[in-house]
Amino acid sequence: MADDGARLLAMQSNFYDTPEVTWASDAAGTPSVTAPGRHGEVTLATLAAPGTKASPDGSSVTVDSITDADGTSASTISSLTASVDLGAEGGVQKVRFVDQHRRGLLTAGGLYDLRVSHTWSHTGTFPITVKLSDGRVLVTSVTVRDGAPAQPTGPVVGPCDKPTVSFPSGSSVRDDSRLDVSFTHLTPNTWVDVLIDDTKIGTVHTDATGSGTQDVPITYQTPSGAHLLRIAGPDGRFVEKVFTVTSKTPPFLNAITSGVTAKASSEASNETAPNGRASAAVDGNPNTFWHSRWEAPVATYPHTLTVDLGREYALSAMRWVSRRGNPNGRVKTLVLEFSTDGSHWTGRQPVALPSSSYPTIVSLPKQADARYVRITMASPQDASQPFAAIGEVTFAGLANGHADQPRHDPTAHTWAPPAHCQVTPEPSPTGRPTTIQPTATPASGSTATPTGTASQASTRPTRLPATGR
Ligand SMILES: [Ca+2]
Repeated sequence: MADDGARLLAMQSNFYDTPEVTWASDAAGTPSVTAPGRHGEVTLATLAAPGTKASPDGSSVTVDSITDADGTSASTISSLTASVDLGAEGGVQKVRFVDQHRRGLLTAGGLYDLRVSHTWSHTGTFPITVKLSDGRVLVTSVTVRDGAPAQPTGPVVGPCDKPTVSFPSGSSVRDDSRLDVSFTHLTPNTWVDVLIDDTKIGTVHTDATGSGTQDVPITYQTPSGAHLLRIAGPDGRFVEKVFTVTSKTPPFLNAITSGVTAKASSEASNETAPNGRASAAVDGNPNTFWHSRWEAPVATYPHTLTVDLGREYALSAMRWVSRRGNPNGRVKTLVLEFSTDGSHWTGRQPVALPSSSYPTIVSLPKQADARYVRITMASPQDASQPFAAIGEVTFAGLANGHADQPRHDPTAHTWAPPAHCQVTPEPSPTGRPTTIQPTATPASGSTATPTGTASQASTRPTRLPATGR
């Protein structure tokens, strides 16, 4: 592995490093092309050196021995500088190391361009020798010809560049498949989050131009209809785009979101409010959760949650979201019963839930007219856990005489560049300044709700999870 690290890095593969491995490094000359008289930097070589960092001015590369967020590492490089002999063209000059795959929390990092700033006056092909301070010699060449395209030498993503995203294979997919995603102009050389309908499904590493591609899993039983893909970087840059799923699972329409209360067979009053309380299971926020009493003494299965919808509805579906961020208390089986008065229960319906941190939609029989729903949780996903938890349970249905609610498809918002990126307005024909519409502010009034059964959880950084069932 010590030898493979440099090769993986050169291939732009990600891997974790460890201070127990003394990482080898590898370097090679890279022929460049420039134009006569052009000012700027030319790339002469590439260095792959896991576990190292460049100095802020790029003059040297050293092993990361500082204990901070990205830990420490060991490398055969303790400190490295480089110089190039440009011969009669310019003599010996220092080489600058420029990060191409920066070391970070989730990557061993340490891929660099070796660049020199020089202006060639004549056309021709010039042999170049780069000397590393550890004795290695790299041979390459610079070809100088008229009309040669410029090499990017500064930050590739400008502060005003808007991220873009596209679906090269089309924006319509089936459930239990993958969405082909390609994006540009996000933060270079970093991890960006991939979300569907506000649920994070993985992370992707961007390249030196802030671009990347990913096959995003669209889970079995993702509801039919429009969904929102969002890719968001750590610096606030993001891009969103709506795509369409075709599946046999109907969209979750007519959600009952107001006037809903709940009572539970027990509550964990030792959780930080509002968590632990029955009300947190129906507060509209999937990030707050009800939890059964788990000590003094622990309450055991079956657990019940009785939901009062506030009035009678013809119920059509239930959406279940487990507690987010913690698999404890996931429920495996439950029974639904329905009542108009809270004392006489009918329409018993057993339900088996998947072990998932993503929403599950359960269709209900048409005859489920009810104001009250009693959820009797019968068994846990983890047989060793006597307790239960719910992030959010939502019912869908129509009150007597009401028509279907208008469907709210998700809206793709646009990242707003910094204020200084606004173009100075041209004077309008009347002589008054034209008002520039802030085209980049998020649209207001979006009522998009997460409708995806989405995919299995993954905190693995290097690739998105396989499609889950
Ligand atoms: Ca909640």
